Amino acid sequence: MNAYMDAHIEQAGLGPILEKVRAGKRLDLHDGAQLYGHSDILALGYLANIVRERINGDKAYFIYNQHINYSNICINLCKFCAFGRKREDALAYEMSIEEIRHKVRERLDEPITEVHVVGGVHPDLPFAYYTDMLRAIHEERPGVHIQAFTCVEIHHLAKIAGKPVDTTLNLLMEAGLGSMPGGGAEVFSPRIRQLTCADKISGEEWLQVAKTAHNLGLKTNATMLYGHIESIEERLDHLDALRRLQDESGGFLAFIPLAFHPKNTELGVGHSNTTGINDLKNIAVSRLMLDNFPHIKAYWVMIGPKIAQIALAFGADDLDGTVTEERITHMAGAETEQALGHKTLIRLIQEAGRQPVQRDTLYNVLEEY
Ligand code: V47
Repeated sequence: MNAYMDAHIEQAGLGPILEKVRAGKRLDLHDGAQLYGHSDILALGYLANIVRERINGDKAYFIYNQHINYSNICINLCKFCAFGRKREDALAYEMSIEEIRHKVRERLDEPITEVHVVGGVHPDLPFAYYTDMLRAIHEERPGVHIQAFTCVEIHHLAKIAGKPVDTTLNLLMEAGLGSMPGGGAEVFSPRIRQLTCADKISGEEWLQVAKTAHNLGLKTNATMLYGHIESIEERLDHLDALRRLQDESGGFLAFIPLAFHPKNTELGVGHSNTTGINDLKNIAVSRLMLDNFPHIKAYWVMIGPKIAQIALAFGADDLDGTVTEERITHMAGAETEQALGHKTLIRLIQEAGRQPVQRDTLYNVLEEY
């Protein structure tokens, strides 16, 4: 408790929200709108930090991970995405299982504990490609956790497998799927989906796939793509839908706000990159609204290591990881590195006054620094 900050929060008109936050009471959508509409970023950070420290203390997590984007060929071609390509596009690519094996083998000397696998919604790769991929990764690096396929990809895989989503997930789990990343959620609003990704599954369908995964005991993450044409109300409805599902299933591990990168995208014309304040605000408001999510991730690839570091005081408790070779944001103009070494991650965390914790995918502690 900090009397000076409490008085400051009162003066900023956020006293009732402070009371709720202190009492562990749930914030409603009206509170959320007040927070998003507020320009006092330090006040928002102070509030979010109360929740952050209640749930995660001083810990700030990171993981040794490797990203593999197996193909950018996609039938959805969302207007905010610079990664997805038509098959005939000169920049289209698709990795063979042997190439994927090679990617894993290349890094066997690094203590990677998670392989993060995401790709486009590919028109004609057979279902066996995905199960073969999972088995091949495990053969190359036994014991690694594979976090793979967004709810959008899973929905598509169920279609090509000709099976219900739960059966499809069971087959993938048998082949080595350990958990699912949070991509493809974008903004659930039908208006936004119609305008930006009309061919993608609906928000309801995304939530239904996540729920099915949770019912099978599979943990997943969730994301929200912000900083384009979405309204504050649409962001809050998105957070509310996630919070309701989490109440029911408890299957979400982390929420990751994703900052829109406009370069090379159809939607990006006339859009600038998000600002530092907008990035911190989305971290803080999501920490405050998603009171039932254990972790809020500041994904350094999208907001840069410097803002991600500061986000550790604004609600975030996780910097993601070493990553290596990210393509989705870099195709859309990200100027961040392709990878960060663990020493850099530890330094970022320590200088933020937090305790670095190397975790596995499920947030088991592997090492504390
Ligand atoms: O699904 C696409 C988004 C997502 C752009 O679960 C864009 O731990 C910004 O979901 N600008 C993929 N974002 C990345 C993702 C993710 C990343 C790190 C960790 C986790 C996790 C998940 O990126 C896509 C889409 O929502 N995206 N284009 C763009 N131009």
